[in-house]
Amino acid sequence: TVISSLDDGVLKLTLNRPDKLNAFNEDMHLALRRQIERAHDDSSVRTILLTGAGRAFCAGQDLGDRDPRKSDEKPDLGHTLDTFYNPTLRLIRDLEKPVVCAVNGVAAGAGANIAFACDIVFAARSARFIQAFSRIGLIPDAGGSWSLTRILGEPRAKALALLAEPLMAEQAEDWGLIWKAVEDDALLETATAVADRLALGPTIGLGLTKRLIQAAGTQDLDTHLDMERDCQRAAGFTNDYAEGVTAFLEKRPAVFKGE
Ligand code: LHQ
Repeated sequence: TVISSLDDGVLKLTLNRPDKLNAFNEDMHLALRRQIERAHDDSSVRTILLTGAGRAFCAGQDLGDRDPRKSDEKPDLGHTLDTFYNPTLRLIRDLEKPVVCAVNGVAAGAGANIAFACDIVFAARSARFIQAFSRIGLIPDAGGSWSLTRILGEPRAKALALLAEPLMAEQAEDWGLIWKAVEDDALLETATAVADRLALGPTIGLGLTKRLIQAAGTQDLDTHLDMERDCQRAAGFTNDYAEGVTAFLEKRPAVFKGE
C-alpha cells in the first residue's frame, strides 16, 4: 500500500491504493508509519518525498473500510485518530529531516491535512484540496483545524471547513497553504529536484531549523531566543558547519554529510 525507494538520501514514499484514490485503510496507515519511523532511525535517509499513485494524492480515510451501517455499535473515531492518524502526524512534525510533499491530484479530508503537515508542499496545478469532513458530519482532523487556522486565519479556515468546497492548487499557493503549484507534468521532477537538493544539505542544521520554525508559533520571543541559542550551539558543533565555512573560504561547493 506504500511503495518505498531510497535513492541518494531521499526516501520516496508513494501512497498506493489508486483505485480508492489512495484512501487510508489500516494497512496503509501502518505501512506509512513504518516508513517514517525508518526515516527517524536511519541516518542514510536525509529527506522524505511523499506522493500518491494514480490520479489522486489521497482521499483521506477509506470510508468503506468499516461501514458504520454494518455495526450496532457507534464507531469510536477518537480511537482511530489516536491509533492511526495522530502518531503519523506527530512523526512527520517531529522528524528532524525535511519532508517534501508532491500533491499529484485531489487531496481530501485527512489526505489534505497530512499534506499540510509536510515541510515543503508542491501541488500539480490540477490538484484540489477538499476539507471533505463536513460533508459526512465530521470535523477537520489530522491537524487540519490547527494548521488551516494557523496558516490562513479564522475566516478562510472556517469557510473551507464548513463549506467543504475544493480549493485549487494555485489558490492554495496564493494563500500560503502550500509552497508552489506547478504544471502537472513537471510536478514530480520539480519535487524530486528539491528533495535531492535537501538530501545533500546539512541535515542536522535543517532539522533544527524545522524544529525552531514549528516552535515559533507557540512560544514567546524570550523563550524562542533561548531556543535559537541552543539550536545554533548544536549546529555549530556539527561537521557540516565546519565544512560549510571551509568550503566558503576555499570558494568551492560544500560537501555536507548530514553529521
Ligand atoms: C473512496 C474514497 C474514500 C473509499 C474515493 N474511501 N473510497 C478520520 C477518522 C476516522 C474515520 C473517518 O475519517 C477520518 C478522516 C477523514 O479523512 S474523513 C474524510 C474522508 N474522505 C472523504 O470524505 C472524501 C471522499 N471522496 C470524495 O469526496 C471524492 O472521491 C473525491 C472528491 C476525493 C474525488 O472525487 P472524484 O474525482 O469524482 O472520484 P470518485 O468519487 O469517483 O472516486 C473514485 C473511486 O474512489 C470511487 O470508487 P469506485 O469504485 O466508484 O470507482 C470512490 O468510491 C473511491 N473513493 N474516496 N475516502
